[in-house]
Amino acid sequence: MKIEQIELHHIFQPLVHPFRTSFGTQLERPCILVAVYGQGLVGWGECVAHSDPGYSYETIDTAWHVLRDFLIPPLLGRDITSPGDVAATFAWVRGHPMAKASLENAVWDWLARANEVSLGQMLGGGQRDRVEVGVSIGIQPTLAGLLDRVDQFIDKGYRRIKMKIEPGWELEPLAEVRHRYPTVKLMADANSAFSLDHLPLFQQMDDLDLLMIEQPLHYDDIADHAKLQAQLKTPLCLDESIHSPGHARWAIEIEACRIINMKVGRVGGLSNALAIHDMCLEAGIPLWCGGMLETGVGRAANLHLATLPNFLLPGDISATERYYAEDIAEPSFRLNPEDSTITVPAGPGIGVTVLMDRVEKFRVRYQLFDAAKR
Ligand code: OSB
Ligand code: MG
Repeated sequence: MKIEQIELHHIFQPLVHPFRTSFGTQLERPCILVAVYGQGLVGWGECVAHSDPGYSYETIDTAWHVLRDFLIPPLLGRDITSPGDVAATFAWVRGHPMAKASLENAVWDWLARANEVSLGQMLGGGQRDRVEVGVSIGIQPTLAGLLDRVDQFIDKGYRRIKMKIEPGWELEPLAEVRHRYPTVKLMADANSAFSLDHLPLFQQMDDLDLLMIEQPLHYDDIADHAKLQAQLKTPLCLDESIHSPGHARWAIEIEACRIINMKVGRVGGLSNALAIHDMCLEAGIPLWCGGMLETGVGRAANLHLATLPNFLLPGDISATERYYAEDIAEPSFRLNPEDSTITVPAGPGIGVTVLMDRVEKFRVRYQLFDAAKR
């Protein structure tokens, strides 16, 4: 199938609640939506880079530049038969996984729609129609505020709580939540805010029966995580440090973690996500699907991905209302409170429809690339 047009839409949506992590506070959530057109069909992908380089070096503007100047031009007018064609075209570009993933994922959606299969089926998953999920709770101004927020999510039916931590907001808030909910699946995400000097702190966390501790050390580190993991009972999970199948292999080989958080954007697209999935399945390293506060486009793709067999832990894929008052795609996602799951959208591709009036309402920048006008 020939790619006739590609569009970039930079949108800016308000979040229903501020989201504070060890690297900053988000009140809004901008992203780039990528649309790939050809043969009367459109496929969508979402670029999860933030406006600033706080989570990773990529930003909306670096992604826009890399997409516009390097990734999109060689695809215009190209005949594409599989998503692997796209991954191969990008292979020479070093880094910029979020930019690559947004375009590759749009092509996956487009090809899945053309083949009239769901994205999950095209990925080799799709055996489940519901995915177990949890919620990620930001750093709160007070302990009372935290407990109130945890109560609200537990009342809605979330059975796995992830708490953001940073130095000064760790043991006490975790212990309070553990005390209030002795059996809930509880975990912590440090977003790289600690160092090996904090070993005694992490050893104390071993008493809190945490499901895992996510990315405690430096955002690019694998080796120190192995040193820390060797001295803890609680499993470590890597997020920021895993950018490719190579990184996953290095982490597995040196036992830097016992769990990996899969984010398609962070690993450069669904082809790499599949490679990491298969490697981790073989190595006995369970996965769960991470989140980057996605719109319905990215969230739908995450749900499909999380139907693969080695996604054995609840994902950071929460209901739409937890993020946005008005999302840019429908249907929106609701939590099934009886089993803390979200239903995977049925239908071809990612299974959601993008609402163009909403996209235009939130849009701050747009560019069309046309194979006929090159
Ligand atoms: O570290 O997992 C993270 C959001 C933005 C950037 C990084 C992270 C997160 C989350 C939220 O934890 C997950 C979600 O609900 O989308
Ligand atoms: Mg994380």
